Amino acid sequence: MLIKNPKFEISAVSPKQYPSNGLPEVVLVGKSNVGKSSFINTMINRKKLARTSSEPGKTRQINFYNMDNKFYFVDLPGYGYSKMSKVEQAKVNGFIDEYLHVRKNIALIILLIDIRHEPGANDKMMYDYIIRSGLPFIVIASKADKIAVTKVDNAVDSIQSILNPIKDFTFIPFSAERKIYTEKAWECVDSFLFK
Ligand SMILES: Nc1nc2c(ncn2[C@@H]2O[C@H](COP(=O)(O)OP(=O)(O)O)[C@@H](O)[C@H]2O)c(=O)[nH]1
Ligand SMILES: [Mg+2]
Repeated sequence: MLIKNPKFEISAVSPKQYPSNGLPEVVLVGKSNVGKSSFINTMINRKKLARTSSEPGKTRQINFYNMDNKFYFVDLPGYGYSKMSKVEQAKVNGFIDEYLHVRKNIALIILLIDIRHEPGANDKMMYDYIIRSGLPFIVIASKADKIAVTKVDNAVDSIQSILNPIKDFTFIPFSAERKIYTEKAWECVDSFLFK
């Protein structure tokens, strides 16, 4: 899909603040620093519509980005940032949990996992949580440019073997640097938005 006029709409900390126009939502979840905000920027070819940071744990609200009034990209706060206080982490987990629970217009959850690492305990918990929720989702292995192109397929496959050994869900690579993966990601997003 070609997005002409993507706009930041609101940073929400409670459901009252979520947009109320009923547009479908494509939601990014994953560890702090895994590349959620960069994913949004790359998909729409903007350098910094979604705020990115090399310092993990910066986004603590739920950010809604309006894509030409067709759908929202929703940037959830990252989990599992060790330097965040327990209280702060609990608060962030509360935001994530509340959003996923109450939101009725989720078209797709995209769970991001760094292609270089085995899924951690937090990732497994999030994966199981999403499975139990029954919501549509895919897994994207981020930062694919950090490994050799020839190793990308195997790396994605080994992440899938750990989380989804029967391979009935979609796992694809992504890189905020390389345009080659963006098209496939759009195909996936489109297929969930327009099914
Ligand atoms: N090499 C590389 N770096 C990335 C990629 N995606 C994100 N990053 C970097 O990882 C850091 C965290 O990215 P960000 O999008 O803010 O992660 P978020 O916390 O999940 O939203 C930033 O320094 C990004 O530049 C990628 O695909 N390749
Ligand atoms: Mg972010």
